[in-house]
Amino acid sequence: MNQLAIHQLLAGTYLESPAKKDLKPLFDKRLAANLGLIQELFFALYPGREDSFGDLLSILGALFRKRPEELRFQDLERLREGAWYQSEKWVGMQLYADRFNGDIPGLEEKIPYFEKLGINFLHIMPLTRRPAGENDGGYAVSSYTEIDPVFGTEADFKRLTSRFREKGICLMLDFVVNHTSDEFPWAQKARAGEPGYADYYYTYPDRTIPDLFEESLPEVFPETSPGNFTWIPEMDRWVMTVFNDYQWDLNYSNPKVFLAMLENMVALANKGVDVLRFDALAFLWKKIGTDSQNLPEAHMLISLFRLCLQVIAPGVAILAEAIVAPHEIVRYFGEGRFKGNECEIAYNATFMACLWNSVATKKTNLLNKSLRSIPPIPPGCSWVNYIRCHDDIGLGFDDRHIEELGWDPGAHRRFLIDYYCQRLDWSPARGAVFMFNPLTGDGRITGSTASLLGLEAALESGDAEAAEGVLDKIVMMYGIILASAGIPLIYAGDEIGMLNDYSYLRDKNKENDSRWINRPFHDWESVAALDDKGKLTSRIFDHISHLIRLRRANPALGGRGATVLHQSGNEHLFVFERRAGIRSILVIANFDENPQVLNASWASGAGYLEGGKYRNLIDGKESAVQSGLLEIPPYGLFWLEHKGGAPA
Ligand code: OTU
Repeated sequence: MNQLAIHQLLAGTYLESPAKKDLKPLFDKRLAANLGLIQELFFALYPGREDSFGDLLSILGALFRKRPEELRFQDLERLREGAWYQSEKWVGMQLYADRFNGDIPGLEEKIPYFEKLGINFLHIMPLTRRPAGENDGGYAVSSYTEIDPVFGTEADFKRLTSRFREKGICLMLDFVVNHTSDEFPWAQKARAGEPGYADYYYTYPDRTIPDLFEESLPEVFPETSPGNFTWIPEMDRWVMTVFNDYQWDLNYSNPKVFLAMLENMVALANKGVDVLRFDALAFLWKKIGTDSQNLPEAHMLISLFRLCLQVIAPGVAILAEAIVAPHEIVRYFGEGRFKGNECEIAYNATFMACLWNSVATKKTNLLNKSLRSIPPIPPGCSWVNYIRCHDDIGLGFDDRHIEELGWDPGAHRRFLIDYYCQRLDWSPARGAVFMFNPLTGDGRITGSTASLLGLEAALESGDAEAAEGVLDKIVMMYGIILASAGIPLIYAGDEIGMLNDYSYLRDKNKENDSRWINRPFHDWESVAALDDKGKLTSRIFDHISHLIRLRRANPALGGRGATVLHQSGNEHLFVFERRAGIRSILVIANFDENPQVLNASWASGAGYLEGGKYRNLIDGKESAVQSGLLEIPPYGLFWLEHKGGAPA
């Protein structure tokens, strides 16, 4: 949805009455509007390749003609709204279709459940064809568009997407743009020696080039796929495999790869996908002597994908899955002349990691410092804010920030791994280490929200009070992201406090990947008992669905609202304001197990108190200021509504 003003201008009369009109002239205008940037980017990446550029122009026309009319008009609706994904109405859930309710028809059955919770944005994990054995949860792609029969038929998927559109549910699917499975047709042809297909990947006859790469390439999966290259005997060559050894990295220095992947991307979008999750997009361009992440060419390539999609389907948004250093993540929104012309949405991975840091340290100093260091994102862009996802928690803080707090970065990361991964007997967390690298000391953390916050330990020890404390922590964490600018994304199961799922240890294709611990099979028994308010699972559900309703009723909490961080003077509190027009909400979260106080005069001066009283929007309770202080209970969360107009 970039260059929104241009597209709205181009759409012109089509926006007033997008009645059944021939949209071909609109395609021509969109192409003309974007052709300059498309041409510049294309020849910067593929100098001298006029042949391939000609192919690109014919592909664009063909892909537009294939876009279903219903989606073409949906594009126009979204152009009319402008940056549609910024609305406070979007609240998302991420899930695996098979682990949630078996398959695609099973998912369709649960639309009422999503509506009950208040979910209208779904990130369904990869559904397309993949190897039967190890397949990285579908991120080893054997087809970009064919639905894997384990989930159902093409007709099932088509029915699901049309039901979603009827219900106003937005669909996000992965576009695994960096690599294919080793069973993908191109890989099979390369393996069989068919000319030209080896160049779709990075392949080498000996270790000369791979060893040069390895000098600066980190390892993503050091325990299960050490190194970044895999020997393929049938080819008598090494293939670059940055992720698992059955995931072959695509070679985008070959323009044929870009053209083919553009067709795959649009074919996926034309199946009714509203947001394309560009998986591992930081890795798209490779260069010896670098870590081959976040390179300028990668950004150019993503912008080229974006601008081509703009011409065909401007209503479809792109989400950047870049779990990289904080200052690198924001670059995926585009910079300089490409600002707002790369991805519209990005995972707020730094925010997520800092929230977990605050839980372990009970302090918000690193959280505040990190958030303050992130530059404002372009106006038409948005975050996805999340507590947990299907992956690990990477400790992607800026080391300088840790040092400025007087901590040693290495020691602090080891503390966090010890705290969450059961290496400190006083910690309530039940996480697992993921991909610990003894050479670097680097490691990541897996575990479900509830287990990481201590619910598993509390239930095992029968400590009801501790279990209540975990409910407060879950509500606080989700209350923070539901009040934050961006699309809040709930990992399926968190809404009922689901614990770690250890069944992966009995599956030979999963046993070495502890991320499966936080990918539970949904607990429909607890869902069936939601009316039993004595159950913790029911009460967590009620709290979260209530927060979702409150968010949806408050434009200040959406992506179009401003965010103002406040230094409260209390290092246990996280305090920020959300503002839109005359509406504003003050959010206060206490990361300590003790009550904490905030100077009331500031809140009063800012217009959040009236007559020495304040009302928490979340529970409607009105409290009085005591000796000039607001008291926030342990793991408490306040959403205070401004009394009257926007604060001065
Ligand atoms: C992404 O992962 C996906 O989210 C993972 O589920 C896949 O395994 C991986 O790509 C390969 O497709 O790309 O930006 O730390 O969090 O690899 C980093 C493991 C990624 C993943 C990381 C991430």
